[in-house]
Amino acid sequence: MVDYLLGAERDIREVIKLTDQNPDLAIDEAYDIQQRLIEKRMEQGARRAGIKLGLTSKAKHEMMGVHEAIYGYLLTDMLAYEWEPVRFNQLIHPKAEPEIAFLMGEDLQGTNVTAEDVLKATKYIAPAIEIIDSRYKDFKFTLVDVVADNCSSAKFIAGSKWISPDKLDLAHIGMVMSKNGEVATTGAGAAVLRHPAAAVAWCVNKMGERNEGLKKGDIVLSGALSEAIAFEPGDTIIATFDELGSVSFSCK
Ligand code: OOG
Repeated sequence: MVDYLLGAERDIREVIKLTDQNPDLAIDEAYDIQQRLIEKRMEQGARRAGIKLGLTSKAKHEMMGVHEAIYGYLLTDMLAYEWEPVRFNQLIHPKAEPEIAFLMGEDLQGTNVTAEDVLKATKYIAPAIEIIDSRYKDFKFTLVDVVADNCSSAKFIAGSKWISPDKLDLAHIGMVMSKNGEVATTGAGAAVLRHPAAAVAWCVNKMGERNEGLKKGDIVLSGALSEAIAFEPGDTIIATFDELGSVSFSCK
């Protein structure tokens, strides 16, 4: 199943979701598949860049028909830059999501971690866009499928302004994401499990069950503030956040 998903990504083609053939696949097994997939990518040279949360907002739950948050890994080869166009022909059916990024100043592991603990361990906050690209046909899957697929991770872009978290009220940060100058979607920090730091705390506690945690230097994408927006070659997407500034990319 790991090679099946890695092959889909490498060949830039969508595949039938795992649960069509394996209807009994459990969520723990899906995280095991995800872990092996990440290990293989790291054997091929990628390094850990951090963690991403998924399905943390009501908008995403409704869009995907699921009711639980999930997490996956960010790797160094997923890092994209504002000044370098994202190449559409390297992706299957990408979509962009506005996110609030945390840069961890300390390791954080446990099963009783709070939002306050997360903020204490955070060095900086930055605006970010995640580009998701499910390997599954028509971007449709169950919770188990998407966890195995490393939560649809493909690329991410962080803005250049990094701010200390104690200067910010993350729940109340508003966000507008536009495509080619037209508003495409809006959201606020509170869309992410009521507070982005609470979402990261959920993630740490969930990782803690598998004896894992956040590491100093990790970038953590705390989950989409709105639904995901599809894009094509020629499109430019800008997400502008209160206080955090903006982050953008264009697609070629
Ligand atoms: C799963 C990943 C979603 C988020 O922030 O909600 C995600 C998907 O919708 O493909 O990254």
